[in-house]
Amino acid sequence: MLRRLSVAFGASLALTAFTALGRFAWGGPFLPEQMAEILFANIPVWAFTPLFRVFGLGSKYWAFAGMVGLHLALWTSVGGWLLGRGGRTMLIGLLVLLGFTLILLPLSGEGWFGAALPSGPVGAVLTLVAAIALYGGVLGLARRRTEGRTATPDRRGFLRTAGMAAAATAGLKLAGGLWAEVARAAEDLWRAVAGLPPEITPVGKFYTVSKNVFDPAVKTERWSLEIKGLVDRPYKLTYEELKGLPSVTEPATLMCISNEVGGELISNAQWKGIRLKDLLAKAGIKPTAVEVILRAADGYSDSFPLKKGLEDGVLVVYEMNGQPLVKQHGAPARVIVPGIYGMKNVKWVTSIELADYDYKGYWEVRGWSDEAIYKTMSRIDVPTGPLKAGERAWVGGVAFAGDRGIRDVEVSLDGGKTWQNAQVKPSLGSFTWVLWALPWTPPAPGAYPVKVRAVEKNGAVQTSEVRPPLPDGASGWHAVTIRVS
Ligand SMILES: Nc1nc2c(c(=O)[nH]1)N[C@H]1C(S)=C(S)[C@@H](COP(=O)(O)O)O[C@H]1N2
Ligand SMILES: [Mo]
Repeated sequence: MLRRLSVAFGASLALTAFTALGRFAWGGPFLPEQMAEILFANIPVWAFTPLFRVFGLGSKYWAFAGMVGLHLALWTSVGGWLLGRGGRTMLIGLLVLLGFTLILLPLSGEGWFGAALPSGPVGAVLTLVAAIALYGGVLGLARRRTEGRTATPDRRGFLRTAGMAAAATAGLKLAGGLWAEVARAAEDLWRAVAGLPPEITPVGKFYTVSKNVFDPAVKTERWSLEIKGLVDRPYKLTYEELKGLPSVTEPATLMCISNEVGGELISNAQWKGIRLKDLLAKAGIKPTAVEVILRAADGYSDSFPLKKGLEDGVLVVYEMNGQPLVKQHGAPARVIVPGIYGMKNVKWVTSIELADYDYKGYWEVRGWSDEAIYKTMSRIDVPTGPLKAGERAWVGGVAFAGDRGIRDVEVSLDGGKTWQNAQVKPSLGSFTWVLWALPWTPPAPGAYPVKVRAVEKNGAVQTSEVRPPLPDGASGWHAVTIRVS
């Protein structure tokens, strides 16, 4: 029994390794991946959040690893059973298995006979036939050996068992190596998609918006930050004093409320600074305070509710991507408020005041939203030019949902009739955009109407309702036409 199972495990491993190779070499079916797709597509919403909490951002990779294990176990047990029958039964068994693998493909959304796979349906079926032939071959070989063998002394039996154990260990090692390879491939994918923006925007490429013709050149030595208003102990901090306080570093994405659908006024950086709630606690918050008002060296001002200001992610920052803040991004210090539009992220900040009323800032008095909560967006950046029919390509871009987070990005290649899930790179933090990409081999020349929409972690689908940026941020799905020759 043990011997049979280890032979079957070897056969199962050979089949898995072969299809994994096919997955990366010619885009063939790789059943653990299709099993994971079926799982992801059918996992109930109530199960998603607790699982995500346990397994974190790597959830889908853990689920995939589980599917590799399940896949190996299934083929091992079926193989063990088939070995006990032999002959005709084995052949029929293998054909039934082929049937089952073919059923998995449409269930996972890869289409009949794997038509949606990069290998195409013929490649997919040939891959499965070859994989099962390989699997059946290993089983058959082992069976013939056993039959041809007369009663053998115990010593040989022992050696054989030892050999099988060694093979099984080697097999497990191979599976581990394969897994590491798959994980690396997942990481490399994002570098392979040419034309995606870097996940962290370099300072020089970060979008800039301000009301000023000439931004203020604030002298760091003369700058100070005042904490005042409804606090028990108002105080002032110099630049050196601010830098001396306990700091945190976190990534956060900024987007301007005037950004159009598909627009460029969005970037992502790593920010270092002091938690606003720590600065306020030092001053002692009066119970009547409900609003944080920020004022800046250029006469700009804005505000948000104190409740927002006490969140962990709200910082007074002095470094961006590991370097002192540069002038156009608010040197020597600015505020970062995750979850609300760029205009509330006041640059060149000079004072923080607590008040007991709803203050209207520079843009609010000009008709823009007071709440200014980020609307969920997604953008198509790739491909950057026309494609060729039959050639493997990517559709890709960024998606952002403020502090609500992105769960999925869905892409339509037919103007919104059908949708499929893109691959989403796990986000760098709770307040950042994500990169997404979908492998696509255009089947025929033509003009393809491509659309994208994001799904928030809470399950809400990005609205298709088209709205201009004024007054509370643009909405609608980004659409492009991809030309294929
Ligand atoms: N002091 C000051 N802060 C400001 C502004 C400004 O004009 N003055 N513009 C706001 C707007 S509208 C946006 S979108 C962001 C842009 O930040 P960035 O230039 O670092 O990308 O800064 C905000 N903070
Ligand atoms: Mo903005």
